[in-house]
Amino acid sequence: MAGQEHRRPHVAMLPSSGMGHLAPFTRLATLLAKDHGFTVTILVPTSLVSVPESRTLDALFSSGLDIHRLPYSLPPPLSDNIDPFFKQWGLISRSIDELKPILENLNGLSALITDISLAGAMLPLTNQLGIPNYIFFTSSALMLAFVAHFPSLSTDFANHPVDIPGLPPFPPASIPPALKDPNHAFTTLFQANSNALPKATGIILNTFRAFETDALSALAMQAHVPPIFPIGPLPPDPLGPSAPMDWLDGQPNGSVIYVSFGSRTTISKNQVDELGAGLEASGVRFLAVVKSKVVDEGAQGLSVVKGRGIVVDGWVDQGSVLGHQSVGGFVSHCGWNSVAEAALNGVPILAWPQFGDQMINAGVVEKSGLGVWPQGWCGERVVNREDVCKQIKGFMGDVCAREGAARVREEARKAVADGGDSHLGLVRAMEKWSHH
Ligand code: UDP
Ligand code: G50
Repeated sequence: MAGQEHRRPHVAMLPSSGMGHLAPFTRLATLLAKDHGFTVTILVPTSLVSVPESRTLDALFSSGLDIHRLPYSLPPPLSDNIDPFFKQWGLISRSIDELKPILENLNGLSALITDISLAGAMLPLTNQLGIPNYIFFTSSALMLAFVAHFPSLSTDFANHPVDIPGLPPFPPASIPPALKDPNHAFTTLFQANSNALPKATGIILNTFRAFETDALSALAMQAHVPPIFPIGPLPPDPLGPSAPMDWLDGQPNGSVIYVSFGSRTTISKNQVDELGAGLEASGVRFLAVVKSKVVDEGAQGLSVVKGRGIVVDGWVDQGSVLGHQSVGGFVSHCGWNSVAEAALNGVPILAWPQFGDQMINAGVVEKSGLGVWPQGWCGERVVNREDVCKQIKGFMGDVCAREGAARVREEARKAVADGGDSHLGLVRAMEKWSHH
């Protein structure tokens, strides 16, 4: 219209704590601002839990893109002795009085994008303010099917397989263990988030249709589930080179197994010993990240060379590691971002889920052909060195796993390419976010 200035569409984002919850937001923000002309405002609490979170945000806000930090303060903590990331979820959830005027004053806002861990607190507020609120569900579509079904489960759900229409039953061993304790801090939040989900304007997923066909179809059959937008796998933000890259450069193509349990999981001393002994006995070159602290306090881990491998305590730039030609396999806890990054790079996964949604995600890895999940590999028991050695040797020579992962990579690339399913999902979402 004559005289009217063309305005960039504006979305706000409310991420949660933990790199597994922050990374998908920063990736989406980059995509929207860099390639699609969006202005993005990110609501960031004045204190963050870990150094990788603050580094990631600092890098994003100094990137020169139209992405802005809007700080808010948190209330004083109530309970101690719980996981610091869960504690932060609770604090952000109790910040709605602080967030309300901030949201009301944002100019020309088309939508808010909220992390799933904050859905129960935020959806009533944004419904009251009339702000469209899209939930970013940072795990698998299969986990979302479980979440969407959760309010209709009976209280003894943990003792029977959970039946969800259109899906194979979920065995009790795959259900997040914390949920079996009704008094667990996570269970209370999880219930509130699951109950609030039907109030969302839409749900964004870092997955793709060819990877999770059945779960996405099952979700589409549930009338109370809001419109779903699979937009993944989102590309990792490029970071600078980190230490083990030089070491990787010196290894033959596809020869290294990368081992990581994500950004917030430490494994027991006993399990570390068995893992180390098994890796060394396998004769396979390895890059193992073994964290000694739940919260990373540095930007980069200290690395030590051990025989044919290298062990890092703390942080590596996983996006670069998985994209490196010398990496041929990934022992993964199956945090969903790790799974999505492995899919994007076609690196086969040897699944070793520890807790939470990871067993459900490991099921997706196995079913899709991206990897294998050895019997008994879970956080509830110690896997001995003989089993570690045997599985790793077998896995690195497993042609089927390699071919499966290569096929998933092709499907992933197709999904995010122009006209692909995830690209169209993003286009559909961006259309909604372009009006206010
Ligand atoms: N990550 C990384 N370096 C590490 C550990 C984790 O870059 O040493 C990144 C990883 O690439 C992923 C995120 O942090 O993007 C972790 O999310 P995920 O869902 O895999 O697991 P979580 O840490 O939430 O258990
Ligand atoms: C930790 C945990 C159990 C668990 C999860 C954990 C997730 C993450 C995704 O992170 O599933 C998620 C977060 C909040 C929510 C639903 C799903 O309400 O111990 O399941």
